[in-house]
Amino acid sequence: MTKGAVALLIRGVTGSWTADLWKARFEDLCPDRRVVQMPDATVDPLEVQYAVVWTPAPGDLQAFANLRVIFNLGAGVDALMVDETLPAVPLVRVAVPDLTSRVSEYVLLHVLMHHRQDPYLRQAQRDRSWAPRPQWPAAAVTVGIMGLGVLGSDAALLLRRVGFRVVGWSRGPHEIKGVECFYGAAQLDTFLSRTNILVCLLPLTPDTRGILNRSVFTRLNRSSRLGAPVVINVGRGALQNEADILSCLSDGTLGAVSLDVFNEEPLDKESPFWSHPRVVLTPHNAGATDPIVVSNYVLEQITQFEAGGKLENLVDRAKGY
Ligand code: NDP
Ligand code: OXD
Repeated sequence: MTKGAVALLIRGVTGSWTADLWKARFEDLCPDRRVVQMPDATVDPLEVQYAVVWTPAPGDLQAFANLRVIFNLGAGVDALMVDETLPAVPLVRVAVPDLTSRVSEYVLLHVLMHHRQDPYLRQAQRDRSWAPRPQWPAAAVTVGIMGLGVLGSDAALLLRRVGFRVVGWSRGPHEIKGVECFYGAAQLDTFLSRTNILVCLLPLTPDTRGILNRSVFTRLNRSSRLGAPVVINVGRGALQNEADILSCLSDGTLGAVSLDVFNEEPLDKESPFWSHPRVVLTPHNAGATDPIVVSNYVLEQITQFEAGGKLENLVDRAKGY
């Protein structure tokens, strides 16, 4: 019996691979299945049992009446959650150690960069200025992590190992050794009042959209050696109010930001973020996962599922992440 076809619906940038490379990879991995890159007029939509997607357009999956599983090529599923026609089949997202450790590396790099006053030191080097400033220990700074899921909890443990004080905030209660954990709207203030460097690893949902705004920034703690607080957003661009970030940098509410994600990607060439002296920006590559690892992960899950096993890292459709 022929095995069900795999349809690829890949738009935008997924790590370093084009849609053609993904197709070639899945053809190698599953020679016993038809692998089609949509749109493809030659394929009967009823053949398709698995969809491998990255930011498909709403409605793109509707025609696959025999679809069994959707695999999202990233951790965040916000682009799928807005599709009211998304077939009601299991939706698997990426949660693999390769991605987790890359995102934790990014968080550590950017926390250290601000803590060690690296933007100032780089400018001093360009100016040929030998001008050391006092430096404080990691334990003098509290990093607050919004989102204590797969990524946030790993970053929290790494930062603890380096010596930072770490607090976390999530939707429900969590226990992480050495990390003071808060949850829900009622505990947001306490979490913010402890935080000197705010790291955002939330998913984008109706509840979290725009959460990185002036009201939140003004409640951050300003009493550490760092002075004005710092924000590092690794989650999604629509979590942040970009006008508020710029005005809070201007009036000193924020000392600096690191942004990996933006409301519009790629970032407009005219955006003031590019040249702002207190903005460190990266092109949504905090978690540029290895496509080999991700494609293996998808195929292992299909094999496991067809053998009667469970799918892993299923999205909770009601929660939206
Ligand atoms: P998880 O689903 O494992 O964790 C999400 C966390 O956010 C959970 O702790 C959850 O709380 C918390 N959360 C969700 N909604 C709320 C809310 N309303 N209030 C408070 N906390 C909330 O996701 P991951 O850790 O795997 O990934 C997080 C996000 O990171 C992704 O959705 C994606 O957008 C982004 N990402 C960005 C990358 C990049 O390259 N920049 C790479 C990979 C991911 P609870 O635990 O209580 O449910
Ligand atoms: C993801 C991402 O969600 O790359 O994995 O942003």
